[in-house]
Amino acid sequence: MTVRVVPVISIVCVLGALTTAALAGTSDPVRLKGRGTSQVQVMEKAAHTYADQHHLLIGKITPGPGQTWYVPLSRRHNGLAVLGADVVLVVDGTGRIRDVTPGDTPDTITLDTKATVPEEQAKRTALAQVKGADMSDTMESVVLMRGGAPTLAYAFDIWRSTGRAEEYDGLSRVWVDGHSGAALGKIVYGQTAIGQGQNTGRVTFDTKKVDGGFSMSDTTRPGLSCGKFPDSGKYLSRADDQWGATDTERACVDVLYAAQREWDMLGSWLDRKGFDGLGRGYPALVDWDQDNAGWSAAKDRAMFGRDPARGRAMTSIDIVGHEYGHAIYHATGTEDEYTDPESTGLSESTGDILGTLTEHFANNPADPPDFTIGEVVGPGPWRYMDKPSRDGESPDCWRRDLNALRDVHAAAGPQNHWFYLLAQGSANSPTCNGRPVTGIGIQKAGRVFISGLMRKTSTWNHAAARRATVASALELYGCPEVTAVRSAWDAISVPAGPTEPKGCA
Ligand SMILES: [Ca+2]
Ligand SMILES: [Zn+2]
Repeated sequence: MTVRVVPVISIVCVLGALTTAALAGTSDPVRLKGRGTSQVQVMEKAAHTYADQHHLLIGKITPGPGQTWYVPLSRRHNGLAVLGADVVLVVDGTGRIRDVTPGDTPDTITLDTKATVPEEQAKRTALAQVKGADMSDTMESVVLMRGGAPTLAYAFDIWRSTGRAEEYDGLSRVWVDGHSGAALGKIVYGQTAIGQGQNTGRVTFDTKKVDGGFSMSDTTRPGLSCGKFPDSGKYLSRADDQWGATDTERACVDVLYAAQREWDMLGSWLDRKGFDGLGRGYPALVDWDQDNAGWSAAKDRAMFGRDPARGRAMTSIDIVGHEYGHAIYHATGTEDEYTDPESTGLSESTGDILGTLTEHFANNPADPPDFTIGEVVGPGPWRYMDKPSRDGESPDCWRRDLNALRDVHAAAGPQNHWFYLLAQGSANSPTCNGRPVTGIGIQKAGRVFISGLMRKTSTWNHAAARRATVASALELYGCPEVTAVRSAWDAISVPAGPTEPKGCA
């Protein structure tokens, strides 16, 4: 059994992170279809043997590119999640374990899990870590593994109240040592921000025939639907299948069309079944009462607002792809809580990469493929992947203070730049080390990216993403692709770590 912990306020947006309350815990049964049953059995046996040997708990097993399965494994100690001891196995149909990321984990832990520092004292320490913070929520305590040593930690969500209902600022997760009382670290999740909207032109998409007409739900892509905010559990419906009479319908046309293209892109290009990897999608709501688009990890809903000045929905292909990209980010790898501050920027970058892959797959003349985000909505793009600093804020290269940037989306810059270089090469994209990168095309880059992402653990950061994508390129392709992956990371200042696979070096 694994528990996914998300911040108490857990909407991530295309432009900025906003509001909402509620805590989610999910655990779906393992469902594996396709590929030979005997291969599945052999793979599962190998995974269970490894898990038993190392006293780990198996999460959702997901098939991925190259006839392999991704097995997330988590550890608990006295009922507490041990963050930094979770791993992902890549197992093939012969039962061979092809990769363990991020590496071996200690099999036993010795730690007193009864805190000696009172919670109120720890909370005061946590509040002091975020300037102006006046609100807090106590989360489940955890064991943090740092450099192989376990530490008992209180976890708090901390934020500043804004005085406006359902709106928060500076949301951060802060850990405090349960025995020494010292602050152990924090992740900044986001600020509020503003954005705008637009649609995808005349398109065809799949709906469901129901009594008396048609509804905005998708029978071939389970879980995908479109309704009106606030959530009533109802889909849009009408007597005929000719949509677009109202702004609400037009926004849902955009959303279902783009989400269906993303779903099909995942299947055709990335060997991934649905958004969760096991054939499920998630509902969308339009007419959200925010000037933004967002993904609620607490409610598993994508939400799309409207620009009050133009009255247009924020539902372009890359924006819809970005929001469901957050869903895919949360549905890959282990379900343990993130402990590295770089995880927020990597989630935003995952949204941009999957939104861009969707735009290229859709190849819609009303919104032609490019490597920018939000270009059909605003007067110009919000973000640029070829040179992220063109937006005036996003760094082109990795640096240590990414989580301190004013806008969490700016931290998407380095990995967005990496993806651009890997797909397109450096002919039109300056590298941070001045050395050239030869691109391998967007489809191969996408497969390397998703196969790397599926190895995500609680300590996910740029160094881990480098190691994981080098491993995936070695499994999926040959030395030219592996070299391109390494060169692209070198080009954004993320060097090889000690556990990087040595092949093709
Ligand atoms: Ca775009
Ligand atoms: Zn986002």
